[in-house]
Parts: sequence; structure tokens; C-alpha cells
Amino acid sequence: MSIKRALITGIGGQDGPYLAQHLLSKGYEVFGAARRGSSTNDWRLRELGIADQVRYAEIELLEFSNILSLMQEVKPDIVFNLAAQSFVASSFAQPIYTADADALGPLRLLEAIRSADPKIRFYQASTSEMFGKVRETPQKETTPFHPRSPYGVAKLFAHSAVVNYRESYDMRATSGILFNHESPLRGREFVTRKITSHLALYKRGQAGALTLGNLSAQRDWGHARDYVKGMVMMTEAQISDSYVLATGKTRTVRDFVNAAAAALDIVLDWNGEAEAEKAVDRATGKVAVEVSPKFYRPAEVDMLLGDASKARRELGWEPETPFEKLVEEMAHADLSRVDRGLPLL
Ligand code: NAP
Ligand code: G4F
Repeated sequence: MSIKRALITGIGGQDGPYLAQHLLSKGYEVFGAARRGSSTNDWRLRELGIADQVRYAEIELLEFSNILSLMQEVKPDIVFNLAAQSFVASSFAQPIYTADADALGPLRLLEAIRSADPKIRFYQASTSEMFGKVRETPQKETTPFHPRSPYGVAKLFAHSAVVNYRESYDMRATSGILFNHESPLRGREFVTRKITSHLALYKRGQAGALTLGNLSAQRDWGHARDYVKGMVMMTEAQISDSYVLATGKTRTVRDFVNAAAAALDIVLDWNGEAEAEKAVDRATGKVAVEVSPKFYRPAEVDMLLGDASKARRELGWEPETPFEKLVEEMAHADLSRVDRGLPLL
């Protein structure tokens, strides 16, 4: 294998540490790039026990000179661009910042690579959010895009830029169109971890009812640990291309709540519809889950369901973790954190 030095942007997020762990296990040297904050955000790398095995660098997606000097100093063989303002709901409140980071950020990286060393391989974290108001089901690489959020619009620009740089400059740039992937390292603002962390606190009497938005939204949820393997397969392939990674199964937010509650031995009885829908805890008769329009989005992606047969056929990638195992792992990890008195980060 010729590729040895990998640079991961967004190392402090959910996927960065799993990717770093996988690359380290394959013998890569890993540089993790994060933006400067007022404190170090390395709890996920510490949870995986790899904080000392990653070399650190600073990156700000809005700053071209910083990105160019990073390429010149680190001299990576491959760059995985995972950094992004990745929370869809926030992109409605911060559309211009989101476009700068998520659309122009990857473009800055591509330009810096073209200038520093066009042989550097590039992976862009594209997303099923680009399918938005879906034109066909299941969604695959050839499905037309119809983004429904400033985040989806920005990511579609970046995805198109990757294709364009591949075609224009023969660059080894690849785009992974990943459907939702979750884990115990997921940020608490995303619905899955919001559910598991809140229900763990609820189970121990440390929280009241969980308030959610659209319970009927459907997502194709897989495990982040499986998806980072697909990222590496894409970049090690002979030909750079775009690939969908997905499980091929879709579930509602309500299904996720039920699975997480079951993993924590909470039995829920649902009643009502839309904003009046509620889940009552059978053991206590109290409301455990309720709905607030505060968490609705100006435009919703109602249903995502991916077809990863191209990745299966050309890369040999398969998702390994079933939905129930994913939810159980997340719920048990959060309950264990609560029981150990750890802050839920
Ligand atoms: P995440 O947990 O939100 O991590 C994103 C990272 O990007 C964070 O560490 C964040 O740093 C960093 N970042 C944000 N703005 C930045 C900026 N201006 N400059 C430098 N760094 C910045 O996301 P994830 O779940 O790991 O996802 C990784 C990538 O895959 C993202 O690009 C996401 O959009 C994409 N994606 C994710 C999924 C999914 O289901 N997880 C699916 C499809 C695509 P701070 O810690 O400082 O905020
Ligand atoms: O967990 P979510 O915030 O994830 P969303 O919007 O699907 O985006 C995630 O997946 C994308 C891939 O398709 C990534 F590109 C993106 O970066 C991110 O990782 O919301 C999932 C669904 C939505 O339909 C939302 O309306 O859950 C619904 N929902 C219902 N109640 C909620 C809530 N979402 C959040 N965050 N919080 C709620 O209370």
C-alpha cells in the first residue's frame, strides 16, 4: 500500500475518531485537524483510546491561507474532509456561514491541494440530505438531487465541485454520499443521541419528558464505525468515483424512540396525533415523550432510504451493525455514562 499519511479534518466530531481508529489499525500515520476553540474537544478520541496516537493540526475551513499552509506542512497522501457545520436545523438559522464552511470550505481544500500537490487524494463527506425531497426510492448515485435545507444546498455545491475537479484536473477526488450514521459518539443535538441520552437520564429519574419534533420522519440509520470503513475503501479504489453508503432499511423517529426505550426496559404506550402525540410510560402513567413544533424544520426531508449496491459491488462494502444493535449500543453507553456520573457530552 502506497498511501501512508492521512489528514482528517473535523477530527473532533463523530466520524473523525472512528476513521482515525480504522486508519491507525491499517498502518496509516494520522493527522487530525480541528479548528481552534477555547478548550480542547478530544473526548471522543479519548473514549476510543487513541488520543495519543493522532498528531494534531489546526484547520479553519473559512481561511484559505491556513488550509494551503496545512497541505504544505503536513504533506498528506490523502485528505478526508469531514469538517462541516453538519446540523441541518442550524443551517436554517445560519445559512451563509453554513455555505461558507460546507460549500466553499471543500472548494478551498480542492484548490489548496491543486496548488500544493494535485496527487493528494481527497475524500469529501457528501450526504443523503442532498436527495431531500426524494425523486425516487431507494436513492442511489444517479438519483436527481433536490436539497431541502441550506446545509443540503451547500453540500451539493461541494459534491459537484469534487466531480468537477475530478473531471477537469484528473484529481483523485472521491465523494461518499452517506446516509445517516450514528454511534455513542454522536452529538447530542442529533435526534438519535438526543433520544438515547435523554431516556438514559429519564430512566434514572434525572430528567422529565423528552420533547421531539417530527416523529414520522424516516431515516436510513447505520453505524458510523461501519461507514468509515467504506470511506477508506473508496479512497483506496483504483478509480475515484462517488458512492452511496446506506443500510437499505428505513425507520421513523418514533421507531427509534421505541427501540431505545426497549433497550432501557421502558414500555411506552402512544396516543394522539401530530402535535398532540404522546408516549406514556406504562410503569408510572406519566408522559415520557411529547411533541413540540419548536423542533419542526421550515422544510423537512420526509424519508430517506439508500441503495448501496454500487459500493457493495465495486468496493465490497457492507454495513455490519443492525438497527437494533446500534440503538442498544447507544442507549447502553448513555446509561453507563449516567451511572458513572460522567457528563453527557
Ligand atoms: P460532526 O460530529 O458535526 O463533526 C463535524 C466537525 O467539523 C466538528 O468537529 C466541527 O468542529 C468541525 N467544523 C465545523 N465547522 C468547522 C470549520 N469552520 N472549520 C473547521 N472545522 C469545522 O459531524 P459527523 O457526524 O462527524 O460527520 C462528518 C461529516 O460527514 C460532516 O461533514 C457531515 O456533514 C457529513 N455527513 C454526516 C452524516 C452523519 O449521519 N453523521 C451523514 C452524511 C454526511 P467543532 O467541534 O469545533 O464544532
Ligand atoms: O438527527 P437529525 O438532526 O439528522 P438529519 O437532519 O437527518 O441530518 C443528519 O444526517 C444527514 C444525512 O442524511 C447528515 F448529512 C447531517 O449532517 C446529519 O448528520 O434529524 C433526523 C430527523 C429529521 O427529520 C428531524 O426533523 O429527525 C427529526 N427530528 C424529530 N425531532 C428531530 C427532532 N431532529 C432533531 N435533531 N431533534 C429533534 O428533536
